[in-house]
Amino acid sequence: MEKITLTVKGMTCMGCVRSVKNVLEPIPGVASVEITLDNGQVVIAFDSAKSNTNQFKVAIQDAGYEVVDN
Ligand SMILES: [Cu+2]
Repeated sequence: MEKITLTVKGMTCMGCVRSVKNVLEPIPGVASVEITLDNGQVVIAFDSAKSNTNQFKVAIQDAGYEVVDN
């Protein structure tokens, strides 16, 4: 199991947090998604044999939020 942290811009309320969670959780291999609204940190635990960081970024962007590269 791998863990990555993405910084997401544009989440302003718990509804946004839920939206981002909802697009990430169905991706194959995703075990857990933890989001901190204050700093936009999205921590994803996943099986790297089934999914990858790029998929997460695309899903977040498709939902209307921006992933900050760091
Ligand atoms: Cu919102």
